[in-house]
Amino acid sequence: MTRQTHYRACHLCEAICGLVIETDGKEILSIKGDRDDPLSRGHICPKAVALRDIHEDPDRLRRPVKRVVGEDGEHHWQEIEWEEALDTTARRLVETIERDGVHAVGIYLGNPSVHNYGMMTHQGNLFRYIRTNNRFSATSVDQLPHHLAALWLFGHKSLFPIPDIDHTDYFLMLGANPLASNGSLWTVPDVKKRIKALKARGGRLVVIDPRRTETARLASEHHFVTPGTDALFLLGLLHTLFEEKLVDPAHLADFTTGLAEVEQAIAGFTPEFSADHTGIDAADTRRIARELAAAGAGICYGRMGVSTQAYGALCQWLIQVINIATGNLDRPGGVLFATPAVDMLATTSPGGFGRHRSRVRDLPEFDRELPVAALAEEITTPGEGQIRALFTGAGNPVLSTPNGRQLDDALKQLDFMVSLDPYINETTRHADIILPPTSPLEHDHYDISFHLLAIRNTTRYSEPLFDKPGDSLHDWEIFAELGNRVAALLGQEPQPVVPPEQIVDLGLQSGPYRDQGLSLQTLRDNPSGIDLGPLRAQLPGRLCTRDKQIRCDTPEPLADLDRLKAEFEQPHHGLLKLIGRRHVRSNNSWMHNYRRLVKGKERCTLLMHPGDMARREIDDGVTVTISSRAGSVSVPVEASEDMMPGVVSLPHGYGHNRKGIRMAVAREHPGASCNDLTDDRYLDALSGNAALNGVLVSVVPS
Ligand SMILES: Nc1nc2c(c(=O)[nH]1)N[C@H]1C(S)=C(S)[C@@H](COP(=O)(O)OP(=O)(O)OC[C@H]3O[C@@H](n4cnc5c(=O)[nH]c(N)nc54)[C@H](O)[C@@H]3O)O[C@H]1N2
Ligand SMILES: Nc1nc2c(c(=O)[nH]1)N[C@H]1C(S)=C(S)[C@@H](COP(=O)(O)OP(=O)(O)OC[C@H]3O[C@@H](n4cnc5c(=O)[nH]c(N)nc54)[C@H](O)[C@@H]3O)O[C@H]1N2
Ligand code: SF4
Ligand SMILES: [Mo]
Repeated sequence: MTRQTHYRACHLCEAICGLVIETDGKEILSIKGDRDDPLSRGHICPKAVALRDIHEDPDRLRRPVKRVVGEDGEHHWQEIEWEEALDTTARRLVETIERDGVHAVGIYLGNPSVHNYGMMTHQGNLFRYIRTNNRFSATSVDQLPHHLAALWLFGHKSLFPIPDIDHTDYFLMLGANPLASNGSLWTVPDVKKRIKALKARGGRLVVIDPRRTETARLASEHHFVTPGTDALFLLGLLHTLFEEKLVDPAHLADFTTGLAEVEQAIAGFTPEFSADHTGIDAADTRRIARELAAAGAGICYGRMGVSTQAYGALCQWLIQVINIATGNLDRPGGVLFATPAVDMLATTSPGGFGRHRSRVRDLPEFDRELPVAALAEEITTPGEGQIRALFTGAGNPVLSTPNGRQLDDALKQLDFMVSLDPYINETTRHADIILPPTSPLEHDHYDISFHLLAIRNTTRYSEPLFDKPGDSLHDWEIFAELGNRVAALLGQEPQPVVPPEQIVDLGLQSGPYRDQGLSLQTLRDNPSGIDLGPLRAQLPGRLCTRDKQIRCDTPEPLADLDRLKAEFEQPHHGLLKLIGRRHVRSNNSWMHNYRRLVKGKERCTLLMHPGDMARREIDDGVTVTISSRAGSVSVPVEASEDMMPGVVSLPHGYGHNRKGIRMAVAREHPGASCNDLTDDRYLDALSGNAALNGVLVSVVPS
């Protein structure tokens, strides 16, 4: 009788699939793919159904909680009223600012904050009063190198070239596994079907990865690569393009400079030099370069594996220089810029680099954030500017940042910590107060992040499925409430609070499709979304560089070539290299509390090549101890011919067996944290991004 059909975009990953959700009163009856969504065309993955589990999870906090020490000396959580939670938080933050200065407040924002538009639009309502140098986010364990390459070449941190997979002839993919991740910095729902279509029309997919992944199995060709050596391979490609006179920026030529300088700078990096280190034959490198240059339209794309490694920024810059040198930038079937209906580029700062540096280790800022690998030391090292209070929002850095165990310990030393999060997990268990937002299905949704990364321009607004319970607050309302309180305590005028949907309405009406009459009302009338057409060429207009030129001879990555050369002049060592992996039923650290997703075979295992196991007398299935400079963990080992010899793989986001977390299902499948092995000292020295891949480890039977 109260049955209803709702249309909604899934916010769990970058694919932003359209969903059709049937409810009966407060009950969710079914979650299916929306065939009418012009982008996802009905595709969903197993995580979509877990939206129901998130909504219904008894462990999900519904009210703010405060940590108190009981008579037994143990910590307990006590539910408190919103007034008390917000007043206390604002007071403690302002006390810290007044006593120790604004830099004594640290901020960490995690990945779901970019999937939640209210967090995007309203974080400024609080953070405008806390202009601390100690801001951190998941960016520096993820896509920081992509931002730098975009800033250097195209003039804006978020101007990312998007692989036009549906129209390409040749796709060279490094360090990405979209079959598991559903695409990243690349919103591409149903990527499997699109790869199959590429092959069916005679195109090729070439995958470069130290593991024969699900994506590599589907590819036309896969090459193992030694972790952390991709920059050499990319240089070998570029070297071949120059040497064989295959460089032709075509339509880009009028506004592109600096390729000759790049040619000169990379002269020593031949495919032969590269082959010794990467494991990819010089002949293959040359052939791939020729094929890419000869393709009518081709793509070079690299993701996590070539971003979170020791040469992340150099790799991402080289990838775009290759796209430019082959004339594939801004070409249909190559890589193009998206034109979202609400265009963040117009309203966000282009970003900057190195304008201030971290206090303890002198690491560079990017976009007013410091590398999160420095968070623990900024808490534990005394002196002016030491972090004494921490705000975390939608993040779990204890499991997601390098040397997480060290951060776990550091968080105990804070005077005050507050977390905006629905769970008591490995990170938030250290908070004094946890502020839980409404469930995702209790608020509306508009994706202001991922349309900028999408393979097709579309737009879609989702109404909430359920009314929010009385006495609950959305993420954006929590930011606004805190901001108003902090302003009052600091004696400043509070900011007017404009609800997020009004901001989106304004964005639509002043955006690139304003002439088509787009507004929130049009989107409400079209709940499956509106198609705005394929990506199209728009250079030099879309460039954000001051002179609308692309200057390829970027000083920073060119200078980084010396570091690369110096490292690979050294002889090899006998240790194994650790890399990560993702599984379609998991999502970073926070989706392990839903039975539907964790069922089946144990996932937190170490994959290792049988030859490497035999040499160490390790039998399949036994528990092994993996050790690095940062620490040791023990997990079961799985023999796998899909691993490159000398490389082992462990997923991140596990390690749920710590005291005091309130996630019953996750605790039954705890696994161990990969980031107890990754190293806060092992970074891409150019960008400050964590090198989560290629960490040196030893493995022995436990
Ligand atoms: N070794 C290794 N480490 C990695 C990676 C790797 O590949 N290997 N990947 C890295 C990458 S790419 C990323 S993005 C990071 C992720 O790192 P983080 O963003 O720090 O961690 P998540 O696991 O995404 O944790 C998300 C948190 O947000 C909460 N949350 C979920 N939805 C909401 C919401 O709507 N509102 C609020 N307020 N909270 C919410 C969850 O309860 C959880 O606590 O991990 C990085 N760490
Ligand atoms: N199911 C699921 N989906 C997700 C997530 C999730 O946790 N689970 N996380 C989301 C997030 S936050 C992100 S950022 C994206 C990430 O999206 P992707 O980057 O597509 O996903 P990964 O599986 O991390 O792929 C990285 C690949 O790099 C390889 N690799 C490791 N080291 C190297 C190296 O040195 N060189 C090369 N060439 N390859 C290397 C790994 O073997 C792996 O196959 O996925 C998103 N989607
Ligand atoms: S692929 Fe991503 S967006 Fe699509 S249903 Fe799965 S989790 Fe949701
Ligand atoms: Mo990420």
